[in-house]
Amino acid sequence: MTSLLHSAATDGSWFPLWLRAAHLVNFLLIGLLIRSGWEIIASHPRLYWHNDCGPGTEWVKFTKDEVPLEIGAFTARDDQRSWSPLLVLPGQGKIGLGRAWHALVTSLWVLNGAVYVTLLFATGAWRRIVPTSWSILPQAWDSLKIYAGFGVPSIEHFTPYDALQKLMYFTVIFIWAPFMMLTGPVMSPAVVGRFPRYAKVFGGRQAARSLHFLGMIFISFFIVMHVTLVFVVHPRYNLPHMMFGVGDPARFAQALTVTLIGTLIVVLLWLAASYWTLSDLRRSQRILWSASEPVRRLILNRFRSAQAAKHAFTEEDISPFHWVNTRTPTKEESPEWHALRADDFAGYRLEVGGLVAEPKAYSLEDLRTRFPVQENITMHTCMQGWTGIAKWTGVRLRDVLATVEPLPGAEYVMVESFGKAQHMHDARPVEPYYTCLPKDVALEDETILAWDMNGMPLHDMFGPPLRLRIESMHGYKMVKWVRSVSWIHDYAEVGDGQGGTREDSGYQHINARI
Ligand SMILES: Nc1nc2c(c(=O)[nH]1)N[C@H]1C(S)=C(S)[C@@H](COP(=O)(O)O)O[C@H]1N2
Ligand SMILES: [Mo]
Repeated sequence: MTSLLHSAATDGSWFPLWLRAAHLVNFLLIGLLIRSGWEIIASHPRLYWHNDCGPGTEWVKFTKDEVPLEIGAFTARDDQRSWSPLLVLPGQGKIGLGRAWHALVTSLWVLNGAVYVTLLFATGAWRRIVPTSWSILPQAWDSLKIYAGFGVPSIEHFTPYDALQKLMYFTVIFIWAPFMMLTGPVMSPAVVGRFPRYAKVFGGRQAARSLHFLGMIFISFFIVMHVTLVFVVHPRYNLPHMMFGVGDPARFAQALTVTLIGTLIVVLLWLAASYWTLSDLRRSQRILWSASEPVRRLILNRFRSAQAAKHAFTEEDISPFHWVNTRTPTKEESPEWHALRADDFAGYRLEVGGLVAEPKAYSLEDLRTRFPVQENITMHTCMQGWTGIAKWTGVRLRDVLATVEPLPGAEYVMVESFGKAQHMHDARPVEPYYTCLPKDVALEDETILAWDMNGMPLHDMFGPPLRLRIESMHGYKMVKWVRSVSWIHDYAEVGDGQGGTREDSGYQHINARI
């Protein structure tokens, strides 16, 4: 038996190259996922167990700010934190790029995991990880007792892993990783818009977010324990195994050197990812989002919101508190809006034009009487991480668009606001907030121009006289204080060419539903 063990340990069959490579790649990618995950948390540093994100209902928060309940007194943007690029990816509050990294690395990590698990089963190596007898439990307990007494199980127990180690690795690979892959998609408004019941499996969208976060805490602890034990428990075997595939204590010094250099390189790559990203934001935006686009297109872009159609939420689910992202435009920012507001928007006309045969303009009264009124109870998902459920009443954008005849080449719908952007990418004076919608999104069943929220005319903070609702996308697409709707040929021709204010100045993507 010992000689058999010895041969498996020394001829490299226990730790083949593919296994060692997948391990290294996983180390790099998990670090990128954790770091970009923290960037996402920084943009709304509060975690909740239910869908409402009411101040004071967090179970944990990473900010000292207290939020008054008064509407818009403290906005979701005020709440955003900026953390160091040494800690998070990319850092400096660049949430758009943090999300771009998280999306991209998720695909790479799933791919690496799929290759690893496939080879695990194809080569029979799964036996080392998957327990096949309940006797593993008492054996693991024995190991645990030895560790608890600061002892170390003897080397014969490691074939190649001891019972406790096997149990932990099994948990990480076959329980933790699928758990992260199942909770992650609940963050996507496209996924929960299309499959609202899926979020309920985890107790709702915020509960899933909290569980995803706890999964991150678990793996962080695991990594610390794992690394410590590798160095404490028979390191003379572990390190040569990990580096060269052979349990040859004679090569320990060499393995230690390679391990330390390798770790240093990985850590430097984590940091380099941040500094590279921040060194040219526009280039990073383009590269990172394009890299994840094929996968997003294949899956997420096909999903249409069916929250109202499936009666995902009832009046009871309506959130008592709904975050505000951006405050009502001031008199200086939009005298026009204030003039209209002064007589209750009686003089307001929604302009519907652009690349059309004949532009139209509709008063609020026209909209109410000429089109079917639609009421949707839906969940608003801001890419920062907060949500809020509300009932929105208005008319379908597609019904309004049907009254104008688009000219050939009209591919996108641009919606412009009376409100202004908070800042511009290149620090020029702020321009009106706008967004461009791909045709299919503009025409979705649940895409509406809303005038009521929870049965009441929109509060000034929430975008009167009309605000856009797009239930399969993030909040930044939902223009408040809508001035006009226009068919355009290509979003590259308007603004800074990225598809909207948040895309231009926040490095988001025009069609990122993640
Ligand atoms: N005009 C305008 N509309 C806007 C924004 C903005 O800054 N200006 N912010 C968007 C973002 S990022 C979100 S999350 C939602 C927030 O909507 P709420 O304030 O009604 O909750 O508004 C969107 N619409
Ligand atoms: Mo948002």
